[in-house]
Amino acid sequence: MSEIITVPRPKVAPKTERPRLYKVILLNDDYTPREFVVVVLKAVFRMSEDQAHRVMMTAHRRGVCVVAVYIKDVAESKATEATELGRKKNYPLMFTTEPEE
Ligand code: TYC
Repeated sequence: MSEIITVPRPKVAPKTERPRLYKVILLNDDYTPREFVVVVLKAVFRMSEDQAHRVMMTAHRRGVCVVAVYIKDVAESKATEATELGRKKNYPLMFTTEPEE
């Protein structure tokens, strides 16, 4: 007499997808003072003076610079907050978001 023994497979935990990340992008303009851009980067994105200066200069020279990457909600609220700080001073400073590829 033959006996069939079935061995249960170990349960594999279902893969949870990682949330899509969004880049916050700083756009150059001709009017916002450089020092103000640095202040905003430090305040909203918690950058050091040195990091903020590098990011500001990259946007100044190349037109745009990726500031940081976050989940969608955080990227959008930080971009809005940073753009709003410029608006309050009547500067055209602009931050946008776009999904990572
Ligand atoms: N181009 C601005 C100036 O010469 C400074 C500046 C840098 C503004 C980066 C915006 O994202 C920016 N005053």
